[in-house]
Amino acid sequence: MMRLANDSLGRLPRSVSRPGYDRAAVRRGVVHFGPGAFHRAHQAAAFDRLLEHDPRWGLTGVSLNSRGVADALNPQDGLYTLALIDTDTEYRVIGAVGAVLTRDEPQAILAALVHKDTRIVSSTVTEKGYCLAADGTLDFSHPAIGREIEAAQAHDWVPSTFTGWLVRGLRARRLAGLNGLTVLSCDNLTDNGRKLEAATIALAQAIDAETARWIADNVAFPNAMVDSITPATDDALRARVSAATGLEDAWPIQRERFTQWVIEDRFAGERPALELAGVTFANEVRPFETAKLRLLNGAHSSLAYIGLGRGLETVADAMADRDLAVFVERLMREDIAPSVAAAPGLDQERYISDILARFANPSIRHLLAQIAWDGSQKLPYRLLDTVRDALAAGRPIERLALPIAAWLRFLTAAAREGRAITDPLATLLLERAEDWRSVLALRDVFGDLGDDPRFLRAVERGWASLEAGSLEAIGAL
Ligand code: CS2
Repeated sequence: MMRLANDSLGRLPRSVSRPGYDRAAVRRGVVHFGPGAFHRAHQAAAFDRLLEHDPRWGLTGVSLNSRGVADALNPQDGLYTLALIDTDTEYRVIGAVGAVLTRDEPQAILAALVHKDTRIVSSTVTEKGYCLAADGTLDFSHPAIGREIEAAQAHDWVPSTFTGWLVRGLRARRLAGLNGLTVLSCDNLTDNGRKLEAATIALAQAIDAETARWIADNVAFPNAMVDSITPATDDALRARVSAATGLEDAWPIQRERFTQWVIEDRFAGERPALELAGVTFANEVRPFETAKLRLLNGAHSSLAYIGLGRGLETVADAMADRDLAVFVERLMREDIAPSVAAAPGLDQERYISDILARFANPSIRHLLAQIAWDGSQKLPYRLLDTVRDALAAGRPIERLALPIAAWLRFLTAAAREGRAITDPLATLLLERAEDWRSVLALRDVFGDLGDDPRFLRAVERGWASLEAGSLEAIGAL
């Protein structure tokens, strides 16, 4: 079977859409760090639609942690298939990614960052890629940041972190007399742009104060909210894509049809007309971010840890478990929603109903185990901030504490069974898991909540309820 590539695009059946623009005329205005599945399902698909109107917004991917995406896409001229899944499946071949660079090509990464066509550096490096402390600022005690500052003293500094590459590239632009640019975070954390701005400037300040000042004056870091459920690629998808396209695609991507991207209209220089691709520009993104992170992602993590504890495999399975579905709806409507300020034009009741319907979509095989990754990085934004708001407002937190108890049980089960977990704090968490109450003392995760008796009591009750296999004990149903 022929490989998907520029030369084989003409072989695609008419049922499969393909780039409607001349790929040879595309200029790469965007350097994206972390071209994983979510980026290729969401942002790259939006830029692909924009390229039909404006050839300046092609993408260069940069993978710092692995070669997998580069090895899969570069032999395909950056092309890949996106499967949009609902009751039926639509296949689109996406051409927005020109090439993927890896950490083995530092000069090529630097050249991309200082190229005259480059206007945006974007990221999906996940929460852990920012090396932030519990208060959202750059964690100077993080080993990677210490190594970065030390390495930066060398004239041939090759960064190893995303923020390190931002400082390296922006310093090179400053020294070359180039314009600033826009750094667009597409990661799931509140105030993602402002936090990335503060972290980048703090790191720059520790390396080269003049560059820190230049960044503050010449680089924009808009906030953004991103949303589309993107299950990991599996062999079943590869087989479906080959059958539909007649071509071999080493790394196709799948996502639900629903997608949303809200970007703060705060750019250094001209911004891409992404509204032509269905993207929303807003003066204030925070209400959309908070609604999505706390309602969707908070519910997602709750379903993941409680569902795994009930032996369930996918989000749809968890929603088919009546007690769990009732619990998560009450959690969203009664415990999370009060902490979410109204977002312009967003009907919160309808938003929650739509999220629950998206979760229940039987066509989407979204593994709870995938959502369970990186709990120490996700739970602070997804649930613990909501707990703090509820405590401050005198609202009950029993249901909110249940997924935290479920995460602790997830950790103790992994430790007891000798299973690895995906989390930057995995070693520390598994060491403490046997005495799970000691996990609550981790200030990098729980901050001040670890000292709050109301929270500790609620987690204890949650643990006992899950131990008894009942969600009713805490009034969850
Ligand atoms: C999920 C998110 O894996 C996870 O943690 O909760 O990737 C979720 O699917 C997206 O944020 C949906 O927009």
